[in-house]
Amino acid sequence: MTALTAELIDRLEQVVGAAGLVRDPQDMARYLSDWRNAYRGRAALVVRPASTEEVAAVVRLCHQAGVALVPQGGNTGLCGGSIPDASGEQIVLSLTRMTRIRQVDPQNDTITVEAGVILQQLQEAAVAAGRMFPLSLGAEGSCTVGGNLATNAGGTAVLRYGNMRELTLGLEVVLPDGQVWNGLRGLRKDNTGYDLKQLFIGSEGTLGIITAAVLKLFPAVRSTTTAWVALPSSEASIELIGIMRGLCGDRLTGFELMSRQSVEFVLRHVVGCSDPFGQPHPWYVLIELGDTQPDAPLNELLETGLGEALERGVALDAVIASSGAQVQALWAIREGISEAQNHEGPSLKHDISVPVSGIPQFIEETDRQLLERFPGVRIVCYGHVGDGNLHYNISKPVGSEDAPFKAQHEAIMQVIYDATARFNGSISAEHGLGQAKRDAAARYKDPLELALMRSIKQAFDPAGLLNPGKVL
Ligand code: FAD
Ligand code: 2HG
Ligand code: ZN
Repeated sequence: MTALTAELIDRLEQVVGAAGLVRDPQDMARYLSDWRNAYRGRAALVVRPASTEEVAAVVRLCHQAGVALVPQGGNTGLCGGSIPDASGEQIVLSLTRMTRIRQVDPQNDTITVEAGVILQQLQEAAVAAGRMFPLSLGAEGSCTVGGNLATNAGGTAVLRYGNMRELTLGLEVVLPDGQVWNGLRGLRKDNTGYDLKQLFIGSEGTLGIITAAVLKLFPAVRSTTTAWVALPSSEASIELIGIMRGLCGDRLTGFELMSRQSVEFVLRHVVGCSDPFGQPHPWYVLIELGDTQPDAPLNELLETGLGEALERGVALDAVIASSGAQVQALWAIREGISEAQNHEGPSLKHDISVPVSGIPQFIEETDRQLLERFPGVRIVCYGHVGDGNLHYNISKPVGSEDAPFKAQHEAIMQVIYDATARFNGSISAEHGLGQAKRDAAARYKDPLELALMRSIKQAFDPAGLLNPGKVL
């Protein structure tokens, strides 16, 4: 890899204009660390192209000069994938100026958007067309479609609609040498060989720069109902999801599990959030039902399911939201957990998955082991339980210094990942490997899978210039 020359900077400026280059250290700072300040890097430059042609020209110039690029969208990722290394020689390639919605096609139920479109804007464009785009997550006001694709983002509606992989029909990608692959086909069926788009989805910027995508649109949801339910144990959540699925089928669109510790952090730190019940309970779930019919009998279904759960002791208490404001208040508790945990000092984040039926035992065994070995650590466990995906996050003990907790990071992670492996799970169900889980993946993934991944990387990016040091 060679350092950036003044000539290369000039040529990049000719491509993207002065507005597309960020060189001032103060202006560059927000591209060089994540919102938690958990990862920090340095960069020679931030380049912000505004079109596919500009991205291609930038990538070509950097490829010729042997300069590494770190793609970045909204920089909301949770594993340091969008943060450059400490060398100061990499260039951050920000896609945030590529914000066009190129086409909305209600007849084919597709929308074609550029990589820098904010997820919330995409959702709004779908609504304006009388449709719905279902991906939904706490960072939707800042994360971009390109980042959602590159991490194969999940969120709170995967249970019903799938993650980004399942929502995508076509991609446009700038390859590491600057060639543009136009795979913007909106086809529902295409069996002409390997499905290349799926290689780029979830590749975390290591195989190509995603510049645009054709995404699926869905019928608008015209009725919803939401409940907050107190549970005696995490095991009860598995019984409850069984009850609700049996009754509601595909109308079950959200089922989020939260421990009391998670909710307590929110009540302590997120302004405006209050406990829906008068007394604490060990676990909670947030249930959402949705239907495309405006007058679907969702409340009746929910009441039937919750009635059965209360009778069997699966649920301890429940409230059904009676207004839009109450729905928002309940979701604010769930979506506030990330922010709230940040106020409690350093934390370790995990986005593991195990088979749904194994969740209660996973939690019980892992909690026990961790508390025996690291007394006082606070386990903040919550997540998309219907997908088998837990955020098994750990905050430092109350009153302890940061340094001893940080020194335990590796050992804590090992307990959690060993348990994940015992339950045939994955060490990353949602956020990706980035730099945070790269080394762990090398230990926990099958060696043959890793070798195949390395061959793919070598085939696409033999010079190793796209997001080096991430994933592999
Ligand atoms: P960035 O953070 O900018 O980048 C993420 C990765 O994608 C990096 O490796 C980067 O190099 C690569 N990349 C970005 N754009 C491109 C591109 N155009 N081409 C190629 N590579 C690219 N994630 C979930 O899956 N589910 C959740 O429920 C969820 N909730 C969250 C809640 C909060 C409060 C926060 C802060 C984050 C949450 N996340 C969640 C994580 C994060 O929001 C997602 O991973 C999101 O998809 C990242 O989008 P971004 O635009 O911010 O990407
Ligand atoms: C969520 O589900 C996100 O809220 C973020 O995936 C999880 O902050 C986290 O650990
Ligand atoms: Zn999540």
